[in-house]
Amino acid sequence: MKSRPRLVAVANRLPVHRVGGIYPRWVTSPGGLVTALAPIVRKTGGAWVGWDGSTERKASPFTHDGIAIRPVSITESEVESFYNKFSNQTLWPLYHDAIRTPIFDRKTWRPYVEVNSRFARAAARTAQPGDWVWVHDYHLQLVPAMIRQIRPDVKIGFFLHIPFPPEELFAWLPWRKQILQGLLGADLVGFQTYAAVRNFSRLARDFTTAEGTDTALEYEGRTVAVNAFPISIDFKSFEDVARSRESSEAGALIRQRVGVGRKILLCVDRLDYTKGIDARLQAYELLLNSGRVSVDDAVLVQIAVPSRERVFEYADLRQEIDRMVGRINGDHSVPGRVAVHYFRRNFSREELIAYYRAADIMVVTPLRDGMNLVAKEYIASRVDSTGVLILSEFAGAARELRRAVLVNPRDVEGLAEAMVTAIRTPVKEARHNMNILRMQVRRHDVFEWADQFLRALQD
Ligand code: ADQ
Repeated sequence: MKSRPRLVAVANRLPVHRVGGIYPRWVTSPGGLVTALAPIVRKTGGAWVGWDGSTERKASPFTHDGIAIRPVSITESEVESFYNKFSNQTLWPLYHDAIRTPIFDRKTWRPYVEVNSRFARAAARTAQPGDWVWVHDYHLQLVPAMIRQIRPDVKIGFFLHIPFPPEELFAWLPWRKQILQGLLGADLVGFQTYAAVRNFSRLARDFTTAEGTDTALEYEGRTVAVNAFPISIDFKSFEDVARSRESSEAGALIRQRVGVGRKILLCVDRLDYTKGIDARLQAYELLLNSGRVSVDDAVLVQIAVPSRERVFEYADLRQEIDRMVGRINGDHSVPGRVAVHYFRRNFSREELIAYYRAADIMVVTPLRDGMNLVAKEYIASRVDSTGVLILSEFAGAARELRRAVLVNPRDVEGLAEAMVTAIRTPVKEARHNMNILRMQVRRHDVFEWADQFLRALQD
């Protein structure tokens, strides 16, 4: 790590956000990416290029906690066209199995190119000779090639946090060639899973002049390395909080409040149609309707943080979940015992960990997910090695977390069955599986992820 060149991180969002009214100040934003990258950027004397989330004022470059912050501005109309539309109504659904129909609107492509070019110019200005530039995620897929054009002297890495779809879906995209060429501008393209590596390399060979194997493509006289780097969490920091007396007491209080003796099935998601919240509620409703589980035996706790609320599909989903929870509770709750506890708001990390500690069963059932960090956070928080994880086969995390109860999230009956299996799992068996899961996540934490990526970039 000592000999590493300066690292310039490029991501849609900066690692800091502004708080306070009259005397605003910048504070570090929470989240896995910031936790993993900020120490390396700081240690190498590097910089972070990103948007500060505001369209009102243009922030000037500044230094925060040893990191050179280089804000990129985005206008109100670009938030709509580049972010809400092209990124979140075209790319996001297309890359997630077209769970919602992607919108292909050529008026939003121009702003995507324009904003990508602004990020690339900012990165090129910031990078010094010999620096490494690490670009992140689906909002910025044109940036690698754009940086290369201005600064062929820097090493460029790209990591995609969401799935990369198979040819049958990606080929729908009218701008498929441009996106592939944008990504091929990198020296190393990283994905969450090997399936994504295969999809990308096949598409690159089919739609561009790239040739070669899945992990080494020859393109315009250079070799582009492609590989899987499953992202993870800061295991130790979750474990440390979970081990604290406060967390243990908060967890016990939650258990006491929902009713001692009831099994807690916990779900924590961004309110997003990819997360399978509706199918999961249907499965639980099926169990209650069939009488296999009653409100005396169990309670489902759904914590959902609203996101992308200006996008129609998200407002629609929110209403649908509201209705479903209302129906299930209307049909099944009894005085003092609701069937589903629904929290539609942001929780602090400490609060989340208290819920992870309280939950007998964690239900993570996305229809498609790049990785899913919630599953790993639950495992890290189970410091007493108890608890059962139900995990969708279609989350990237399912490749590693083989000791979870793996389910097809669209199979509502199968999912209901998995909930019963989880509720009835003997403690000894649960503990055995949880120990193996904990070892897996402890070994492969987010610092290892960043290190592996940067080592591969060096080669
Ligand atoms: P996301 O789709 O946002 O990330 P995920 O990996 O599950 O999905 O991360 C969600 C984060 O939000 C977790 O850290 C979780 O603790 C937090 N969170 C969820 N609900 C919350 C609530 N109510 N209050 C507070 N925090 C809450 C994208 C990809 C994923 C990939 C990550 C990282 O879609 O597949 O794992 O990036 O690469």
